[in-house]
Amino acid sequence: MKKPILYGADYSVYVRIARMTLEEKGVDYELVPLDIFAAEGIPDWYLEYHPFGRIPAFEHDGFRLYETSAIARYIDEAFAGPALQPADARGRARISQIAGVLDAYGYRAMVWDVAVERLEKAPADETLIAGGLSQAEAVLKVLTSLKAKGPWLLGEQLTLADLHAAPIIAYFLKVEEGRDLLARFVEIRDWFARVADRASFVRTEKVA
Ligand SMILES: N[C@@H](CCC(=O)N[C@@H](CS)C(=O)NCC(=O)O)C(=O)O
Repeated sequence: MKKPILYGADYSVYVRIARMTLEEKGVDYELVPLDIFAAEGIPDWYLEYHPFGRIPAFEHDGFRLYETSAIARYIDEAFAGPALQPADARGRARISQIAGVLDAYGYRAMVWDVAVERLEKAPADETLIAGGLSQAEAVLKVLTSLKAKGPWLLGEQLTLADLHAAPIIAYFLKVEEGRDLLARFVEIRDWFARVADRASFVRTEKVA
């Protein structure tokens, strides 16, 4: 079987979720660079892989997939390596719930409204940042309430929920406001320190 291909860029949090999943499974893969923000735009051929022009897209032996949660689940189920989903229905539902919360309420607020706005805009839109921080606080509250006892979000087993959350929160922590807010959520702060120590996280860090 051919090794799987992931299309995307190393700056993308969603690409990183897929890459961390491949790393945790010990899957050898190829990362084909695809800069979604390139001045010349998205190449036409890529829209066949991802009709909405986002990254990542994935291909394994002729099987194409986009949407990061679907990619991560496929990687976990199609390859050998440690299971990244629990066997029980409730644990699996919890993974979908946490990923869904992060996608719908966390990503834009944490990554774009707070981190990108602070890092890349001058002057920054302070109203946008304040709104993003308030939404980020709601997300961190929810993660705290959903977190099971134990080192990982679902308890004793590292799962796709951890791998979905870590890159989004890591991006948020690039700015002081993000670090100050996370410091108030001790369980999530400690969880993040744990996940940030994993080889899958370190190996997918963007080198500036
Ligand atoms: N729902 C998509 C979201 C992917 C996504 O938004 N990726 C970002 C990069 S982190 C992107 O491609 N942004 C380009 C744009 O918004 O035009 C997924 O789960 O894969």
